[in-house]
Amino acid sequence: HTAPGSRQQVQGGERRAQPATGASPARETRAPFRFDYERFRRSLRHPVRGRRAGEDPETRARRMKIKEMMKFAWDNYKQYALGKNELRPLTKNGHIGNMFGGLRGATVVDALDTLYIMELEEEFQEAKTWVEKSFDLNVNGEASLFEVNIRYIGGLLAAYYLTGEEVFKSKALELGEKLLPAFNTPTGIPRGVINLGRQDTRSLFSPCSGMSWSWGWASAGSSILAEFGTLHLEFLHLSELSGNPVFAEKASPSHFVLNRVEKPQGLYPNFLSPVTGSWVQHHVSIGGLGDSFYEYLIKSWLMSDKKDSEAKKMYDDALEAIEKHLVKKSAGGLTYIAEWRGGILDHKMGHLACFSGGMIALGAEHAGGERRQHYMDLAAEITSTCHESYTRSDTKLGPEAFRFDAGTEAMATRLSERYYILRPEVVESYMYLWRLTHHPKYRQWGWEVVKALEKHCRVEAGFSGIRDVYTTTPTHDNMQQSFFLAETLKYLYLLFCEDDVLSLDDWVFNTEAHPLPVNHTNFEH
Ligand code: DMJ
Repeated sequence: HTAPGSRQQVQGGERRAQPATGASPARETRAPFRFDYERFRRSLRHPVRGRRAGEDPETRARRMKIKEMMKFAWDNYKQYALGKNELRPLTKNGHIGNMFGGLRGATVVDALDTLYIMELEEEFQEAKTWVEKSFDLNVNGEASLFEVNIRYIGGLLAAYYLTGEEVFKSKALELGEKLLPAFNTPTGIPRGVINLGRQDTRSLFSPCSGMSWSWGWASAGSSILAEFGTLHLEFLHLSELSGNPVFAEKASPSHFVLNRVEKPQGLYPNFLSPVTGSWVQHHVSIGGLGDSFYEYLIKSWLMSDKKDSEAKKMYDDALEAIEKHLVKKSAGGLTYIAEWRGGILDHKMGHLACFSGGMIALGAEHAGGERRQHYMDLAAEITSTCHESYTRSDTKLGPEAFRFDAGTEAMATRLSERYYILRPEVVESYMYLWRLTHHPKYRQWGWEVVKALEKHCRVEAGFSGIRDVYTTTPTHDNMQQSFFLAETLKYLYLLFCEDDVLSLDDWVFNTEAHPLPVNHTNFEH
């Protein structure tokens, strides 16, 4: 038995639907494709918001505190910045930025599923109403394919799967279509920037519509590993929901190209040419520029109900190479993952790289025998190192990057790396390690973060990043990032929930913490 709309069916084109893009409609008069939402809900192993059994009062109180923080973050965004992308909590206004190509409401879309899971019903309705009435997709501007995908497409897909509200599905599909021209390259590897201008016939009046190009700062017109490698989860679900295989097809060439290209020591450099399919530079990082590529390999396999063996093998091989060449132990006994520049190690770990504790634990859970324990230990050690980067600061929040050289251990050495912008990666790893080991230290560490956020980041009108984690009187950066609501607060909340709330049996989290369902293939109802 395969689940309705399971990936195998979509890719095989057995249930070809009215195409969402491009191709002319099929001649035979089949009923238009409709995703069977009720059937999908029956395929889940657990109620999405859990059963609330067996919890102690302290855990509940802590969870309620995090819910209060979410309400505070949302209420202030709504009051001062609704419809802008982020809240500026000190100046009490909105920020638009230039990542989303004219799209607005990044915080609304990023917050939807967190509001829903926390049972902030009224606030969820406010967010939904904004999406229904004010979320305009007819924009014309340069957007990051990656950011639009992980925040908007991921946020809308998760909101649809959690609630069954059609508006989220239709917006996700409409926006997904606008991203497709980015894939028109000789290799099929997309470029990083896309113009979201109209792509119908009227677009003839706008010469840039649907065009894509590479980031000006990326070497020689290259595409970035963490960007083109972080599309699979969302694009497979776009095909799942539309019945149109085009999205899944667009997302697959990257694995083909990456499998074929020679990898230095088995490692994946961060920059690749979408024209030739060759590496442009030999810089390898499990942090920024590389990070979520690795994450999406293991999660593609999990989301496919463990059918996508190609992704699993790529993950296993990559992790083996990372462990062999990049994982190091400091003089003080801390395990960390270094960066690699053409064979030379840079003994630095970014805050972004701290997601890897959670990822390695998630992969270990499914590794056999000794390898399971080995990778669990590695995941725990890395997470502990990231915790050290927090405890060694005066604020108990971690810096953007920390180093292991010249006697330094797990601390930033450069002024430019001392900031904390409400990032989630460390608490993300605490959440996975808690779920997979139930060691109480992860809840303790998460609670330390809650207290530090309250003390140093909470201001009169929201939460703000800070410019220096090594002073107890930090300056605020005046920005409440949308991922604080999507990820940081969601992972903290889940850390104090029972395991059946967004159970790992049913869901994989995209890299912005938006839950996407596993395509259960042994579903019989
Ligand atoms: C988020 O947008 C995502 O987690 C992404 O993968 C990395 N950066 C931010 C949060 O730090």
